[in-house]
Amino acid sequence: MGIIKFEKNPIIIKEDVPFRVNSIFNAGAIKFDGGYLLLCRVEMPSGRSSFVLAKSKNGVNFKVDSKPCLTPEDHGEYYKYTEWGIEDPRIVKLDDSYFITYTGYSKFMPLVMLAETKDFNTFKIHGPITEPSNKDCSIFPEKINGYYWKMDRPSCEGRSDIWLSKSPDLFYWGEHKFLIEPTAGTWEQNKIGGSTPPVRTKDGWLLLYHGVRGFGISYIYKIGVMLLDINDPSKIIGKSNEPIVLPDHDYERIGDVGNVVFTNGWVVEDNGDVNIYYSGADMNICLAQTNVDYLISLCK
Ligand code: BMA
Repeated sequence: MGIIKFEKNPIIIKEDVPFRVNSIFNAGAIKFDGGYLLLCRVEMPSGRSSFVLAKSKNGVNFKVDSKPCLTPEDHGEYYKYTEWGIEDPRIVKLDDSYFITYTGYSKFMPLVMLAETKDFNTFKIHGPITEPSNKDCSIFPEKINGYYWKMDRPSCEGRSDIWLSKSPDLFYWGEHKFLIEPTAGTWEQNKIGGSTPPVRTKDGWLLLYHGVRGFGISYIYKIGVMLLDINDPSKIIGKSNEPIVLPDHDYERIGDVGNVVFTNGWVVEDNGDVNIYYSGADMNICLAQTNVDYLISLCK
């Protein structure tokens, strides 16, 4: 079937936001209340980001709320870790709560924050679950062998690799383990990071990730797909060797950060249909459609 970019991309642009923003992009996505919900990053004119909800019945036509639902200033005792903005939320449902992992940005540099909600109106902020520098964190949507698992992307001393860790309660994390590193000489040679939260499939945990290559003064961000063992996610069953979504339209090439496609949210339907919500050039929200079987075939 392939991966089909929606012909009317982008589906959300900054003019769709009822208040003043610099850009709207990098949305977490989930099915909620019979519809589709995007938790979008809005970069305010100040250059600091907050989150706003966009809602849709059909997954294509979204209405953006009239004000942000979560801001750096909402973080109380944790504000010192979010003072420069909150970015790139990933949403996962565990029991009857939605857990959101996102970047808290401050003078300390990026770290991973955890918040919990049942209704997307009020949020319980649990605080940092990593030290800096770390981002691109997704929690697996169910316990594996008695533990919650997360993947994230610590950066230090020039390295940008994906790691896994385990927790009994979502708050205390340990057993940190390296998963995968960039591949020299390819589209994913400089950085690699988890993108969408993993979903259970009959063949393993399926997820999208991003790979980055530096050319001259700029970086090109592309999207790949990966399959992990269902009982031990530290075993990689397979991955795409080539990018599966890359920036080739003007709305992906031109913007605040050109030549970027980036995703942190998708909706995988029970029938296997997949809506990938991704952003072009750190400016907008776009849609690409595919299905689970096709994505799995790219990993084998
Ligand atoms: C990454 C993240 C994303 C952003 C991307 C491209 O490091 O910070 O928020 O979309 O860079 O600029």
